Amino acid sequence: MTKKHPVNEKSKQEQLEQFKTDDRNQALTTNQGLKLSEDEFSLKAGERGPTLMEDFHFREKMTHFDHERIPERIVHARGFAAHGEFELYDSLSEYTKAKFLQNPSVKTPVFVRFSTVAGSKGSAETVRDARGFATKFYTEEGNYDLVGNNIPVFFIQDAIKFPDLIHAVKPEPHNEMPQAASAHDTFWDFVANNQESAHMVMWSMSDRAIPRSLRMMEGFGVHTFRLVNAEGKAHFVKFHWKPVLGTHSLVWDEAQTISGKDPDFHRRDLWESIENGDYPEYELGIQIIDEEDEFKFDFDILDPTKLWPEEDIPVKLVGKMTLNRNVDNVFAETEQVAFHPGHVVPGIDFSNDPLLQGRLFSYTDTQLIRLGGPNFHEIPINRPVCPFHNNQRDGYGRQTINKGPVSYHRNSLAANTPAPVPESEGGYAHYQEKVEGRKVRSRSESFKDHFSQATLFWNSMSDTEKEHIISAFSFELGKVKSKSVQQQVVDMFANVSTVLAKQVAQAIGATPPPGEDAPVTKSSPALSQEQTIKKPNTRKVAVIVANDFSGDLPQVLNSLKQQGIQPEIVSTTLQNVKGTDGSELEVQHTFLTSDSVLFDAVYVVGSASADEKFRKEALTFAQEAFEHFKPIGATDEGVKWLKAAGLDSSPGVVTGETTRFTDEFIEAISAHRHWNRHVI
Ligand code: HDE
Repeated sequence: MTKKHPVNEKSKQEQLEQFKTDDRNQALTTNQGLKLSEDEFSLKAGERGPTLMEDFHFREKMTHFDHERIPERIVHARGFAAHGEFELYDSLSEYTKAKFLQNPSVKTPVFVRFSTVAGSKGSAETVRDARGFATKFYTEEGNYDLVGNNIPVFFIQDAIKFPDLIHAVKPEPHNEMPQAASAHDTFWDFVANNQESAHMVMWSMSDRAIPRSLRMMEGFGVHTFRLVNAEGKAHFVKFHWKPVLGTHSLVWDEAQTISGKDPDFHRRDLWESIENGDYPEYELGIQIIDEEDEFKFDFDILDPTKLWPEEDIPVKLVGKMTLNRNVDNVFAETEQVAFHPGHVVPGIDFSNDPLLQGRLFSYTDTQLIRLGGPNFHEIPINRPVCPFHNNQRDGYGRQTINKGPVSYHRNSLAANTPAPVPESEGGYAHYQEKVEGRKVRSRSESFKDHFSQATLFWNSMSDTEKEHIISAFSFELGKVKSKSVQQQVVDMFANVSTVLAKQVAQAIGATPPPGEDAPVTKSSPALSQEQTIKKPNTRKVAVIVANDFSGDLPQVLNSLKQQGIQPEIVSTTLQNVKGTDGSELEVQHTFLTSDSVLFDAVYVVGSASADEKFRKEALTFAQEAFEHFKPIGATDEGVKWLKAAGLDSSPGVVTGETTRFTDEFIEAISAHRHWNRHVI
C-alpha cells in the first residue's frame, strides 16, 4: 500500500509560532515547572555559611548556563539571517519537476543565512573574505537548501583539500593570529602551492570581498547542478542570486575602520532595513547547459574553479526572493539552522563536481558535533513544513514521540509503512547518469588550466577595480613575513597578468616577473561591478546640522526621503536642533557616536552660529567621505566650509541652491562612488 504524504498547510511562520514563548508576566519556575520563591540567593547553611548541595534550583540554573554555548561552525561561524519568501515568475516545468518551481502563485517560505567564512563567531563583519549566502526553501516536498557564496568559484577543486585550505586561512595555530584575515603567511603559502586557487584569489582580492551590504551582493550556487523535468530529461544548471539594489562594495580603508567603529555593520544594516520595511530583494537566475553540450566549452563544467561567462550562457531570471522578517531569537534560529547541499527535492540533482560530492558528506557530519546528535532536523528552524516519517529513532534530544512497536522496514505489523513512494508520485529518484571508470585518486586533465579564467576576471575589471586588486595583493602580501612565499605568489600571478604581478612586486620588494601581457582577446563585462544597477534607495546620508540651520532644510530632507534615501541627523549632542524659522529636527547621532564610514554620503549644512569645533568635526566627516570617494553635499554655511577646505568642485561633491542641489545630490548618491575624484 502506498500512502501519500498529506501536505501540511501550516506556513513556516505558523509552525515556528508554536515554539515561541513570551516570558513576560509569567511566574518564575524551574524547568520542571516548580514555582520559585527566590532567585537571588543560593541555599546556604546560615547567612554566612557554605552553599548546600541540596540547592537544586542553583544547580539547574548554573548547569544550564555552563552549557549555553555550542561549538561554532568551523567555517562561516559569523553569520546573520532573516526570513522571507520566494516567488517564481514563470513555470520552470520545461527544466524541472520541483513543485516550488512550477506555479508562480505559490509563495515558498525561505530562511537565508549570510556569513563570513574565516572569522570566529565574534569577529568583525567587514573583513576581506567571501560571504556565505545560504538559502533554505521550505517547500511542500521537503526542504531544499541552496548553500552558496557571493563568489561564483572556489579555491580548490576537490573536497579532500578543504581541511588544508581552512587550516591555512584560519589564525595560525602557534599564536592564533590574525583573526578573520587572509593576510598572513600560511594562507599565501597555501595559495602559491595550490595554484588551482588563482581564480578565486582574484575574486577575494577584488571589491567583491568587501561588500557594502548583504543586500547588495550577488549569490552563487558555485557548483554545476542538474535540473530534471517530469519526463526525466536533465539539464546542467548554475544558480545565481542578483540583488535588486545592484552589487556594491566598500573601499578597504573604510572596511577596516568600520571593523572597529561597528563590528556588527552588516547585520545592523540587514536588521534595520527589514525593520524599516525596506525589504532586501534578490532575483534568482539560472544558466542552463544541455547535457549534449557538456564538452563544448574551453573549461570543464564540473570544475568549481570555473564560471560560465554570462555573455556566453545568459542568466535567465526566474523568480524573486524577498527578506521580510527578522528572527525572534538569533541562537534558536540563526545559530541552530543546519544547511546541507544534499537537502534537495525531486527535480534538482547533483553533478560529479568533486567539490560538491565531498560537501554532500561534510554538512551532516558537522551538524552532529555542532548540534549535539542526529535529531537536529527536529529543531524548529530546521523542520520541513511537510510531514516526515521514517524508522529513525532515539538519540540525543529526541523530541518526536513515535507511537507503536514497529520501527523497521519491511514489516507486516504496520502494513509495511511508512512506505516508499514511487517516483511518479513524488518519491525522490537519483538521476540515472551513466558512470564508468577505474578507482583512481587523480585530477582530470580538463581541470588543469588554472589561469585562463583568472585572467578573464582581471581583463574584465575597470581601471579602478584593477587598482583595488593591486592594493589588496600589496596589503595582504605586505603582511606576509616569508620572502620566499611573497616571491612564489608574485611568480604565480604573473600567469594571470604581468601588470598585476609587477606592481605587487614593486610594492612588496619582490623581484618583478619578466615579459608583457598578451593582448586581451576576451573579457566579461558582467564581472565588473561598474556595470551594476545604481539606485539611491536605502542609502544612508549623514546630515550635519547645528542650531540656527536655514528653513529650507526640512524640504531638502523630504525630497531625499521620497527617493528612498535615509537622511540621519548628526550634531554635537542629542538635543533637538532648531532652525531659524523655529522648526526642529531630532538628532540621531553625535560626532562621538558616529563616523562618516557608517554612511553612504555626507551632507554638510552647519549654520552661521556653529562654533569652530563644530566646523572641524563636520569637515572631518566630509574629508573622510571625500577620501572614500563618497558623494558629499553642502548647502548654507556648509558650502563655505567645504570651499575653505578645498573640498568643493570635485566629482560627486554637490554644493548650491536648494532645488538644483537636491536633484544633483540624489544623482551623486545613486552613483555610489566617484572614482574619478583626485584623492592623494
Ligand atoms: Fe561549506 N561548509 N564547505 N562551502 N559552507 C560549511 O557546514 C564544506 C563550500 C558554505 O550559514 C560547514 O553547517 C566543505 C563551498 C556556506 O550555516 C561545513 C567544502 C561553498 C556555509 C562545510 C565546502 C560553501 C558553509 C560548516 C569543500 C559555496 C554556511 C558549518 C568541499 C558554494 C552555512 C556547516 C550556514 C558551511 C563544509 C566548500 C558554502 C564544515 C567540506 C564551495 C554558505 O560542513
